[in-house]
Amino acid sequence: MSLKEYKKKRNFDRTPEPGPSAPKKREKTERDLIYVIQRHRASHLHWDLRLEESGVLKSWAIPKEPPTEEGLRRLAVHVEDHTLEYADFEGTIPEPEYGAGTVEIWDRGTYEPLETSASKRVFEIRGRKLKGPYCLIKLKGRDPKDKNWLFFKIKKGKTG
Ligand SMILES: [Mn+2]
Repeated sequence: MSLKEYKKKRNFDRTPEPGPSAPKKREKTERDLIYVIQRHRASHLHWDLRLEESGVLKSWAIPKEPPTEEGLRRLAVHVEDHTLEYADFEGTIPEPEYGAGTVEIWDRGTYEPLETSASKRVFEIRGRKLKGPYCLIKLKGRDPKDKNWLFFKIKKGKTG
């Protein structure tokens, strides 16, 4: 897990976003894992899904509102890891900085990983808007650098 890309994209003298502190080590029993979705009104409105993993927030940008019910599949573009402190960030990133626009917390809570591999994650979300089992699946692209995933809610008990 590296925050190199997070650092590279931002000028911390100019953006109010949290600085690039080192990934946090934590005890497994210390507390539940962070789940947050930030609504980001940038050049294109999108929702940033973030899941705590190995001391950073793994992040996906979702161009349409995340589904609260089964049946809707949303494109989720894998983006750079963010610092854990980013989970609390709300504010306005000034022009012409990276991600210029407003960020607000749309949903937050905790999550429990149920299945994790390089191309698939199944997890239980405990948020205010999103609740229950969700899945992220990596789409097979032509280029191994493709970052397109799908994000959707699944039936309870169907986590295989
Ligand atoms: Mn964003």
